[in-house]
Amino acid sequence: MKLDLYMFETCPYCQKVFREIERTGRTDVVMHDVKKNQEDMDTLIKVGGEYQVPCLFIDGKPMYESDDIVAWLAANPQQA
Ligand SMILES: N[C@@H](CCC(=O)N[C@@H](CS)C(=O)NCC(=O)O)C(=O)O
Repeated sequence: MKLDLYMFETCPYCQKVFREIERTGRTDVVMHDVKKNQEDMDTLIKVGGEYQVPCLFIDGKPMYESDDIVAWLAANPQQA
């Protein structure tokens, strides 16, 4: 499963997601900082449909809302 997190570092909602990733120590989420990379920003808006972070792309399908993302990550641990 391919996991791509569109985010920026100072966003408090993104930080909730970072904490969940740190809590579990998972390493399968690729970070895309939309404030540092214009291409990532463009992809977020084009594929996701809106500029809001965090947004987790799960096999290319966007999921917005930090609570939903945290719940999804908790329910879907990294696979070996
Ligand atoms: N309810 C959302 C709120 C996310 C949110 O407001 N993110 C801000 C950044 S901290 C954002 O993307 N704002 C869009 C903008 O600034 O146009 C969540 O929990 O994920």
